[in-house]
Amino acid sequence: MAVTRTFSIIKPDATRRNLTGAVTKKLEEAGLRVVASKRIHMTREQAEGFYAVHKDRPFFGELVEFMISEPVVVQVLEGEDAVKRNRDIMGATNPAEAEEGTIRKEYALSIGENSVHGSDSDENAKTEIAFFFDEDEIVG
Ligand code: DAT
Ligand code: MG
Repeated sequence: MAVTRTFSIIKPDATRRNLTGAVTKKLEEAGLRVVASKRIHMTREQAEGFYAVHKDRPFFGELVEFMISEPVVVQVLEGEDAVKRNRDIMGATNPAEAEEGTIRKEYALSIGENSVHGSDSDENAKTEIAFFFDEDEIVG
């Protein structure tokens, strides 16, 4: 497996409860290195653009409102097979279905307020990283 990058968001339900460090610790313990990180308050335009793939889903409005409700921490993570490694430590979208020890099992409040985002493919990781970071902000 090659060393690759993925994109992560620590979502408003987690930043609000002061869980930025706790979530990052889980990521690091899973073998992922934080090579870029910034705390931002997403604009509506950013949230709608980032989640455009979900624009026809019934939860889209709720998702956008949630993502702009409080600051988030956007991160680039690097490691062996980073996309899968991150998805594994995140756990299932619905915390009720997430495995023991995963971030969502431990911290998520609901299927909507589920503490973290993670890219689902190498291709999407590249697009999502470029959506929030300039290349010179990433220090591997
Ligand atoms: P994931 O974040 O695990 O990749 P996804 O891409 O299917 O999940 O959905 C993106 C986000 O949208 C998800 O993290 C939370 C929200 N969401 C998904 N399904 C939902 C639902 N049935 N009700 C409310 N929010 C939902
Ligand atoms: Mg997704």
